[in-house]
Amino acid sequence: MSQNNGIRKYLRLEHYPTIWCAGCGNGQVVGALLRAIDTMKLDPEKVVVVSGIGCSSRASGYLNFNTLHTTHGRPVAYATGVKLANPELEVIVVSGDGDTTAIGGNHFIHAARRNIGIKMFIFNNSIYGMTGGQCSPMTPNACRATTAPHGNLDTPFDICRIAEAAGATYVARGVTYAPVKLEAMMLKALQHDGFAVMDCITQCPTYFGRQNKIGGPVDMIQWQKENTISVEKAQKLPPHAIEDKIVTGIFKTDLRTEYTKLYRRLNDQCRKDECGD
Ligand SMILES: Cc1ncc(C[n+]2csc(CCOP(=O)(O)OP(=O)(O)O)c2C)c(N)n1
Ligand code: SF4
Repeated sequence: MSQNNGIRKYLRLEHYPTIWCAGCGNGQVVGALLRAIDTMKLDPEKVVVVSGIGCSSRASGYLNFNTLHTTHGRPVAYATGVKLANPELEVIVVSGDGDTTAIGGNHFIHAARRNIGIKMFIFNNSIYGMTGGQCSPMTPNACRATTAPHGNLDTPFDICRIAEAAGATYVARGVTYAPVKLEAMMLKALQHDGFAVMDCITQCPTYFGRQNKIGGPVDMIQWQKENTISVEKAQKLPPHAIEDKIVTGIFKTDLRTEYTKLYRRLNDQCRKDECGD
């Protein structure tokens, strides 16, 4: 695990301070991601970070790589274009839970189906932060949001199970309460050859914490600690015992040929068939 603090070089410090509220977990997720990138020793010129719109999606503006701050729900579509144009690039998507599973849900499942080698980190604060704390498809049952002031009736998506079912080949979940584990799983995601998805549970004290009376950022992290269970432990328990728990860890690592490799192969075959070279 990387112990160095040399991640400042990846930041556009001229764009600081960030727009994020004090105690927001977005900085913790970005910190873990940058430490994983640093361990990988990636050439910053070959890294492309693509985001949608939302508090978390502002991360791309603070990072000193090639960055694209796109439209709400569309980062995967842009990232797919970039990766197909140049498969040598390390294409990273940073996105919110609303961005990924509401407006962007369709792009997400099809990228997983293709197993295109994009690495996707979902900053999951269980709510729409930027637009004032509305419900997202990942808001837990019974939780309050500005659009569900008496509690959310809708069953939330489990993004890891969707990713697995749709065909993503690396699927994991981490929490800001455990940044070292978060970083380790991010590193594995970056090393993976295929569509890698990480659900990164983070705290929005301004909307989720306040509306659900969990308290400030420290209380939210404490809440995470008390409600998190590892996938290894969860597998030994009956379903009712883990109903309200956040299950963390790596759920899937699979090997299936990555999409741009299949695309290259098909191109070569077509050229051979048509030109005989
Ligand atoms: C097409 C479109 N619809 C809606 C919006 C308004 N909008 C901007 S950010 C956002 C929600 C962001 O929530 P999430 O993706 O969970 O990110 P967070 O802000 O919580 O990090 C919405 C609905 C928009 N910008 N564009
Ligand atoms: S509103 Fe929530 S998600 Fe947005 S910056 Fe503030 S704490 Fe973070």
